[in-house]
Amino acid sequence: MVRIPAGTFVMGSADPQAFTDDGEGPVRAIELSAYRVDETAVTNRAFATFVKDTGYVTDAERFGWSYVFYGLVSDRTAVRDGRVPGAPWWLAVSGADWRAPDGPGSSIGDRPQHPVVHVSWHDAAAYAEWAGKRLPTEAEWERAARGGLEQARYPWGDELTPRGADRCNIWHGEFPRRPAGPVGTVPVKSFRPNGFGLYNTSGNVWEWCADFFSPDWHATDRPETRRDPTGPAGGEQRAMRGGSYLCHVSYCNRYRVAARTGNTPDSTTGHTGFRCAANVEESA
Ligand SMILES: [Cu+2]
Repeated sequence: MVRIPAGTFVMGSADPQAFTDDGEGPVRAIELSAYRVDETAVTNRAFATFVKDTGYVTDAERFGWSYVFYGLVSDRTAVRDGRVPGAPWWLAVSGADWRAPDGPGSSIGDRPQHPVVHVSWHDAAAYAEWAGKRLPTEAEWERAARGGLEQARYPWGDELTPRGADRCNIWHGEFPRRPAGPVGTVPVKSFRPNGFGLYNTSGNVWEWCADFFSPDWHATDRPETRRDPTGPAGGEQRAMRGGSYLCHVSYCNRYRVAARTGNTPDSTTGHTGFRCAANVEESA
């Protein structure tokens, strides 16, 4: 894990590209205690160790299905009825879960270092507890993802592809029908890390955070929203950060470091994973 010292950082964005309705703003100074955060998303290999150790059954396994991007589904007979309004590229696939991320017939055998997917917020929290860790708050996630840069658009700066180089795994080409490259997860240590040594905070998979999602809880300047904020006391959705391999500039450029969204805590998809955080003892 990477240790992030106590300090203040500037959270949120007033970028013209920011989605105001998501609550990316206001731009505000946030004070955080020291903490530690995983340098990568949790891998299939690590999650397998957790499951072997505990016999844990994920939400997607209990429900018997999960959402898979239509371009990745290998066995069309397993597709259930049910589309996501406004996002018809998601197929509800019977038998899709963390072990079979593209549905029946697929496996993680050749993807040990890819991020685990089809994990719900509950699954992520259970893993974190087993590992002696916890999920990061959104503020912790964003400070870590910014890598020490102030108000940059991405974890590495303001340009999406500096000198033409890809710095994250997002969609290339026309979404959702014409990818101009491979589609799906890549190993968690792909691309260069940010200034704190964290990999793939942008793109690859969305990452669950501890907080309940709210577009406006943090809008007012109060001690609890500015100092070690943990989000609202309740809500229907949990916050997610970082965007995924399906994000594209034309419809969802949420691989920007201030971008955010939420989902219900039992939701699972093939582009959502997580990384863990942990406290640092004050005397250390
Ligand atoms: Cu997106």
